[in-house]
Amino acid sequence: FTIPLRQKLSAGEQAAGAWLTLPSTAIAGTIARTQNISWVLIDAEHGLINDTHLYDLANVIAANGASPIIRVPSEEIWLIKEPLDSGAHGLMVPMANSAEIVRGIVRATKYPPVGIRGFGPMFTSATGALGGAYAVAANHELVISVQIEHPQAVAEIEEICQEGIDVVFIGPFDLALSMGVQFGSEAHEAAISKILASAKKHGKVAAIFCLNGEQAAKRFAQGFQMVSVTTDIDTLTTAFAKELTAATGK
Ligand code: 3PY
Repeated sequence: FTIPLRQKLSAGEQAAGAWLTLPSTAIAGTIARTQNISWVLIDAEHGLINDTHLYDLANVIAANGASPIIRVPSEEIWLIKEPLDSGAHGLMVPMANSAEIVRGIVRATKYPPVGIRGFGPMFTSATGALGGAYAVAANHELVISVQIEHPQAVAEIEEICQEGIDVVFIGPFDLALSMGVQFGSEAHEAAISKILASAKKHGKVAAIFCLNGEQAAKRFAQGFQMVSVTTDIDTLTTAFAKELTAATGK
């Protein structure tokens, strides 16, 4: 089956994406149809999205040509199976704070003999493949990302980058908080550069979250291959404020 994000990353191309926090298929489809987007993150960690929304959101995003990637609520491995079975093209796991946690995530996302994922792909139509065909391809086609957002993960980044994941995805806000440093400070940027260098050294995709296109362009220029450009709610907030200011002069 075809995973647009996997194709982009394998071709060495930049993959711009966006964050979906609202449980609306209309919004998800609208975002997925945007020019130059290759993935949409369905945020079940901080967004207003739960497991009953996953199938519909994944399918509408895939039907509009982008890859649906689901962020699970936490790194606990029992949370991993159902989002994959909903047809997501990949998973993002937050708070992957150690190499040990990353090894557990890899096991949970792969069918035997590589891992321990149970078999139940009845709803994987978003991938365009069901049952046996899905099981054969899933282990190497789905895009598995772990979020690096804690000093312990930064300390163990060389080990993490040698595990069976595809993407090392920096959560810059949580990273600043857990390091106890200012967002954008020298120490924060040094940790981000260290993660980027380690990912590149070990052939993993380096990825990072941004709030707007200007920040995202800087991260692409720095060498990140996969960057989230904005979120539904941030875009709504800033666009509404801008137009209302233009209209009222206030
Ligand atoms: C972070 O910046 O901490 C994230 O996880 C992005 O949502």
